[in-house]
Amino acid sequence: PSTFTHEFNHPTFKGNVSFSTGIFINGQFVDGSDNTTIDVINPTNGKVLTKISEATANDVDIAVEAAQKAYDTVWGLNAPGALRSKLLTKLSLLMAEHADELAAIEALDNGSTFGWARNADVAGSIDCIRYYGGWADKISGQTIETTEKKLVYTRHEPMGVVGQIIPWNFPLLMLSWKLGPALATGNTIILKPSEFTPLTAIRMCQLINEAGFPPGVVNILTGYGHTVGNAISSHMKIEKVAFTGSTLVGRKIMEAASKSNLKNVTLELGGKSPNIIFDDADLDQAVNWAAFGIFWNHGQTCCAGSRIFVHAKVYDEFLARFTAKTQSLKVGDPFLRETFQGPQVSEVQYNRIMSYINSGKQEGATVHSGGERHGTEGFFIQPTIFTNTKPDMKIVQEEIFGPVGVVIKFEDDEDVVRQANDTVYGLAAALFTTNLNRAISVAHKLKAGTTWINCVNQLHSNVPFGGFKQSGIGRELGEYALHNYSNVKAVHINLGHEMT
Ligand code: TXE
Repeated sequence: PSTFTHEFNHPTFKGNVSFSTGIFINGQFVDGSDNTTIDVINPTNGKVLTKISEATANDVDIAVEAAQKAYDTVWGLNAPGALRSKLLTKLSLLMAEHADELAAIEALDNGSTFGWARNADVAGSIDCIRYYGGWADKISGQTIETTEKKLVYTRHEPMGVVGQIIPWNFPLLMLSWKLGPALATGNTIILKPSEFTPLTAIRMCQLINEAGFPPGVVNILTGYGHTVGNAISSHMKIEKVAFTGSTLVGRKIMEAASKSNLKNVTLELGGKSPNIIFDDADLDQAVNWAAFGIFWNHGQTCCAGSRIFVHAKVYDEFLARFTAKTQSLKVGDPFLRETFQGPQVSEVQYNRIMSYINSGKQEGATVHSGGERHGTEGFFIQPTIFTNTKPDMKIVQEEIFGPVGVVIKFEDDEDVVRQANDTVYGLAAALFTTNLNRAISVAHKLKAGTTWINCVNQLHSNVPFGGFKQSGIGRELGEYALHNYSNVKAVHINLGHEMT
């Protein structure tokens, strides 16, 4: 495999990186079976950054064999929790040592700003691996009373070789959310990063070796969804697949799982999250959070507060302040300190977002702010606000996954709950009010896996995250995610000699 070298020379980060761009199987970097490569594009200028090895379905077979061998010999039931804990902790420390470098690679490859990548993505990733390191030796079952003639207990056993397919919006964070609980519970892993943003995952392979994970425990295969992703989800020897990405692909993964070995499936899919601003909200706070809600990570956030409902009494005031805030957000070079919003991740995503903006215009909504490309090179889009929308418009119903929010006026609490829930998704919701009773009663009525009150986009390693309805199946993070990667076994011991 070839090596990627890059010299960073920015006010936020100066330094060189150099790492192999091979696929990572059994602790080694190798080329894919077909010796083909994938171009990695820098979204800031649209130019090729490097080529990485492309894995194929055949490589998935090779990796599964390595992962199974590792599971049967040095991992799984052969690796005590204390060892798994030690290795995860070591990995989190190594990530912390390389935090700036990981953030710089992320900013280069994904377009996230260096500052956010460092303080949110990388910091959250380190914390997540640390957190699951803490769990690894605290996983235990129950002793269950039946009769005095029996002893019954449960064990939470690892599943075996698990597949993980992740997207491009938070490449390192999604990798960490997947690796942490799967390793803590003793599984071996075949992980496929997005073909758009493979670099932090590849860099992590070196750190995984350095931390001391035995070869074959973590295998990272860079490749396309329809080849490697499909081979993972339809593999007969992979016991589970965890996916984060589009609802469309989530369906394909479930279908592949059901047509192959009925592997266990967890999905974290899209969203169209409501953000409700009541008339008694602290408007300054609501404006700041609402802008963060929709524009953070350039709107490429599954829980983005993309439908902003504002009470009629404060609508004009909110809209004026929200517009001023939106227009103050600096769009540009992700390595500049003052930049809030970098480029969209890829040309495909840029085009998808622009086509949503055009559909909003054509369907008769008002572009209140933005609505155009930013600059002349790379994949930048102005932070955009639509008003005068109708409930059935595409920009109100569908996930845009870009810096595009719709602001909708409402008059009545019951009605806004109905509108907020009028979506096939149910990932997250937020609401702003200073009335505690209203806050709690509305929070309980919203059909979403997370509800934020007077804040948005809050994520913690120990708090579960996942969706209702078509936003997914299962929960990531927290103790809940351990269940995604464990089989519960009940053991019955007959303490008497007779049949009972
Ligand atoms: O995602 P895909 P795309 C949403 C968002 C975005 C849209 C499309 O609305 O605009 O999805 O993005 C792999 N079998 N989200 O097309 O295709 C693929 O290689 C197995 C929300 O880029 O779902 C990548 O690794 N795997 C989301 C991963 O799936 C397949 C984050 C995600 O890519 C596959 C990303 C197949 N047949 C997009 N086809 C979120 N929930 O955060 C593709 N893949």
